[in-house]
Amino acid sequence: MSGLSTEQRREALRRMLLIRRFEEATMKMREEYPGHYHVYCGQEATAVGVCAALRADDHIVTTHRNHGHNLARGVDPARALAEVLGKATGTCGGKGGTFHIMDASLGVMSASGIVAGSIPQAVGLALAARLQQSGRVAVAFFGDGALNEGAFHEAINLAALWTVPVVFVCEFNEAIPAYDTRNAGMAVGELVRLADSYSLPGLAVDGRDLDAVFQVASQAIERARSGGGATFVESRTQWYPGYQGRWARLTPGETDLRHAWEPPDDQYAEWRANDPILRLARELVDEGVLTRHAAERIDADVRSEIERAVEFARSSPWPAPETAYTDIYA
Ligand SMILES: Cc1ncc(C[n+]2csc(CCOP(=O)(O)OP(=O)(O)O)c2C)c(N)n1
Ligand SMILES: [Mg+2]
Repeated sequence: MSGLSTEQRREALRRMLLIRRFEEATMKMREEYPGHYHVYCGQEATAVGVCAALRADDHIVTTHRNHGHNLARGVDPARALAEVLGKATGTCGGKGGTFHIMDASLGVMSASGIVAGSIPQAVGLALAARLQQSGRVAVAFFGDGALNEGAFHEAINLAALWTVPVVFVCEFNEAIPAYDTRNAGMAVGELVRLADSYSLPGLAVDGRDLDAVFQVASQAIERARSGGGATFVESRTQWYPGYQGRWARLTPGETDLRHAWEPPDDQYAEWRANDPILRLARELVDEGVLTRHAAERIDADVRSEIERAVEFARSSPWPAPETAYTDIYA
C-alpha cells in the first residue's frame, strides 16, 4: 500500500492549518457570538489522514466535534463558519449550528449532537452501498465517549453480522500523554480491543502522525471496499489545553508555525511537542519537501482565507422568520 504523495502531504498540511485557524477564529468570536464550540485542535491529522484515503463519493458521519471533519472533506470554511454562527448562508441554512454542520454534496451525511447518534447512520449508509453495489465506503467518526452508548454496540454488531463497508474511527482525545482508558470511563485496557468482541479487526494508531493515520485508514477502507467488512480504528491524540471544563478558549494562544523549530519552554511545551501540525511542518522541511518560508506562506494564505470566512459569516443575514418551518423533519 503506497503512502501519501509529496503533493498530498503538502495539501494535508494546508488542510490541517485551515482547521486550526478556523478553530482559532471560532474561539476569538465567542465574546461576540456566545456559544459552546467543540474545537478540533490537536486532532487534525485524524480527519485529514482518513479523508485523504477516501474517494470523493464516499460517505462520512460525524459528531458534536465536527468542524475538522467537514473541512477535511472540503466543505467551504466560509459556509461552515456561517453555520457555526447560525447564519442563513451556512451549510444547513443556519439551523444546524456548530453541533450539526454537514454537507451531503461532499459526502458529509450527518453530524449529531447526541453522543454516538451518527454511528448507526454510518452502518445504514454502508448497507445501502452494499445493496446498491455502489462501491462506496462509509466512515463513522466519533469520540471515546461514544463507546459506552448502546447505539455504538448495536451498530458495530450489525456491521459485523452484515459485512458492510464501514470504518469506525474512534478518536481517543485524552490518550496522550498518559494512556488510561479509565479516564474515558472504560474498563477495557485498550479501546482497540473492543473490536475483538465483534470479531472485527482493530487498528490503533498515533493520531498525531498524518502518514500513520493515512496508512491505517487506507488499509481499513480497502478492506471495506473489497467486501471484507468493517474495521475499528482507535486514533490516539491529546486534549486541547484551551478547554476549561469543556468550554474552548484560546488560552494557549494562536499556533505559531515557528514553534516547530524554536519551541518556547513554557507551560504548553508538552502540548506543542505533540502538536500534529508542528510535527508535520517540521518533517516536511527536514525532508526537503518544503522550505520554512514555503510552509509559512501556506499558513499566510490559510489565514487570509479564514479572515475572508469570518467576514462572510459575520456579514451574513440571520435565517428569515418565515423559513422557520422549512427543512425541518421532526
Ligand atoms: C447521549 C448523550 N449523552 C450526553 C451528552 C452530553 N455530552 C456532549 S459531549 C460529551 C462528551 C463526549 O465525549 P467524547 O465522545 O469522547 O467526545 P469529545 O468531546 O471528547 O470529542 C457529552 C457527555 C450528549 N450530547 N449525548
Ligand atoms: Mg473524547
